Amino acid sequence: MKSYPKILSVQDISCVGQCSLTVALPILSACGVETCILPSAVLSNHTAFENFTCHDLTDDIPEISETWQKENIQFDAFYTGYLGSIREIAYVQEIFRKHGTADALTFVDPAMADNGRFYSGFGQSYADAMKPLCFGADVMLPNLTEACLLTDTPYRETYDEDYISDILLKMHESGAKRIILTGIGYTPDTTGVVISDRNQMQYYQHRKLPRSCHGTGDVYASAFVGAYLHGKSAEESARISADFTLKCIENTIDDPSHWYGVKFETALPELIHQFA
Ligand code: PXL
Repeated sequence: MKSYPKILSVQDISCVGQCSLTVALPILSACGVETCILPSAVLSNHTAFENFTCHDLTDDIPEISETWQKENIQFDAFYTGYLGSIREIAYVQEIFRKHGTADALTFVDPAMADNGRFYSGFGQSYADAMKPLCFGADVMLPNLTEACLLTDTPYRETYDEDYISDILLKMHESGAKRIILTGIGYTPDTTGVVISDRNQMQYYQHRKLPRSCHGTGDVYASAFVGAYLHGKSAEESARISADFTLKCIENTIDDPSHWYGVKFETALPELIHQFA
């Protein structure tokens, strides 16, 4: 990977709510990565608010892609998150084929569900359409809910290592190369990340804070991708992004009015320090 890679991030712009592109752009920039964007949709705010508007941008993608082809624009990596529609998933696969350098890396966060439930507007047909995108990626970054939906496994709040190994195995059997499975905790006070390649599995365990915050999946995935493209190993990137996400939650936890996201900006200096 080049020392100054150019990545394309495909996800929505939620104008308010600290998620998707408003999180990915600053975090990837902080990691020293040139970041280009392809907005999948524009929302007034994310869908965890009671009211939201959503303008889907699926139909804009072919013309943008044609223009990039004329300009010979190519990317060293792709990172996708929340996509507005099933049609968009297919377009994204085309974008990977048409606009990647020879060894372009693909990072896919399914960004469709959490805590045992789909985000508003998504259902099993979206999860089914996500499978080829996730299983074809170099790195997929699901949370446990998404991993269950992608493997047709019943979601459980409490589980043991066998349950997690079984889900990982199903994903690898479906083609997944490297899986970064977030939010996995085996005791009440801990949580962590599993880094699973086809032939080895590692676990980074850390403290679990008493409050979970919206948007932390996007913060985690952005920091992982940024650290990885900066040249860190998958294990180091998983640790750096977990510690960063934990700090973001810590910096938000005492402010109940800030329920819609995390104050990730306050922790950016510490993230940058990892690359000093
Ligand atoms: O953080 C995931 C996310 C991204 N984008 C939109 C969302 C959500 C989660 O609810 O609604 C629009």
